[in-house]
Amino acid sequence: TLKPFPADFLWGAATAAYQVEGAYLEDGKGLSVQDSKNHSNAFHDTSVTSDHYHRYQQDVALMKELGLKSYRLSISWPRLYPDGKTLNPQGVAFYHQLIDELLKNQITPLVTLYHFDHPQALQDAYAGWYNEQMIDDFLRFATTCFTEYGHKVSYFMTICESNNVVLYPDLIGGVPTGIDVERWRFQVNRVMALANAKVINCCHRLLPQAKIGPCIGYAIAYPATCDPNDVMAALNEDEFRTFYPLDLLCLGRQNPTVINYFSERGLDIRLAQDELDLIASAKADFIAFNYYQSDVAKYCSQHQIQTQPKFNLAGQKGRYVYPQFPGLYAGASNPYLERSDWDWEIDPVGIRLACRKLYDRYQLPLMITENGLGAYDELVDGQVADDYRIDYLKKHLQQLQLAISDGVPVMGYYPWSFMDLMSTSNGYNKRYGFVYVDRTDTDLKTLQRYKKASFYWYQQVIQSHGQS
Ligand code: BGP
Repeated sequence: TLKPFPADFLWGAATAAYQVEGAYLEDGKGLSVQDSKNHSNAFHDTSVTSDHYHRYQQDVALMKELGLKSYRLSISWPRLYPDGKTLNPQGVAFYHQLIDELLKNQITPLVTLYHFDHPQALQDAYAGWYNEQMIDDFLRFATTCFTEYGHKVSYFMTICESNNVVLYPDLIGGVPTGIDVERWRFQVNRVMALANAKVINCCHRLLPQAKIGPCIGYAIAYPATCDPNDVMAALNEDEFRTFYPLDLLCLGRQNPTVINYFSERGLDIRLAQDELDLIASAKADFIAFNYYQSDVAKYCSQHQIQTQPKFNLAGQKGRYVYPQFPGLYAGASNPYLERSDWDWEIDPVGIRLACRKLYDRYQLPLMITENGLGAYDELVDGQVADDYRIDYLKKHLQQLQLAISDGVPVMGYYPWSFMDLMSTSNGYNKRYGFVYVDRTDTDLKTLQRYKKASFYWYQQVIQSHGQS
């Protein structure tokens, strides 16, 4: 039988600082690695985005109208520490104002400490996450967040999708020239795991009531067929992309298959025992995971050529090119699933499977901190009829309720995104929000907000506590 959503379920929605705030050089803010990307490319222009920095009161009023119980925001590190070292009181003040506004409207903040936007100064000084110095700098920033906002915020996430940023280095400033990408991946993963642990321990010390967890992106892998070699390929993908990083973060343990794979290729990825002990000492209160799609894995022999995925940035179906990882797996399409215009396969059942797999392995409560459909939305007479988005979210919520009924403790659900924002790879062509942001004005002064059809649908879902 179907269990209801828990009484204190966090009905939420999510954004990230550099994707919504704009005001990228205001009030003492320093440049982040996102701001340093080429602004002549509209897909990377962080200068205005949705101008949430100046319009947060209006936006929180919309959150209130939507009925949100919780809002996932991220704190921009270079707003607080423009050069990575010196505190900027104006940056601190902004998040006090935003958090106060949320609390005034009975909206519980969930704060992401790091969402892809470390200070460019730290990238220039020592290559950012590639360097262990990042651990203390991140800890300083996180400690400020705990001491400043900890009496108002009960939920924190450490690093957004640490497993994906190591796969796609451009998300966080790229691999410095002359450094081997595999070595970079291993080192960033290690530095992030150590930073994650220190930040969790610090949070528990300073704020015994608060809850904090790591965050991953999880595209669960299905075997292409029941050929045991394909089943092995799917296990390989799950272990390499998700379980290796999460085992390390949550259990302080390194997956032996992954260790062996790299040692055969001349890279010793074993961490020192005292590092593993430190990591194991940090007990996450929950696992946050972002779920958009599932993957298919098929056998890939040692002798095939290694290729990276080619993303469909054009937003026209059928352009995605699947990767090949010799000896591990190759990607393939799923004939049973529909896909978005950007070739993200739409798989509601996958969210239930993902919940079951994660809970089974880690026995920690889960939060779904992103889930949503990127689409070309059209504003017609002040309205956006995004029925496709309603359909996507509705089906995922139904499966989430089934996961809860299976016995998985799920604390909250945060669709991506509360409002339209700058997509990581597609600017404003690809939108996710419940609230449409009109950017047709060339000087970007108006940026009028409109409630989409999905806004009214989600409002109803929250009001009825999950009857979608
Ligand atoms: C996640 C990121 C988000 C977000 C989302 C959608 O990985 O945490 O910041 O943007 O993906 O991705 P995209 O904007 O590329 O469609």
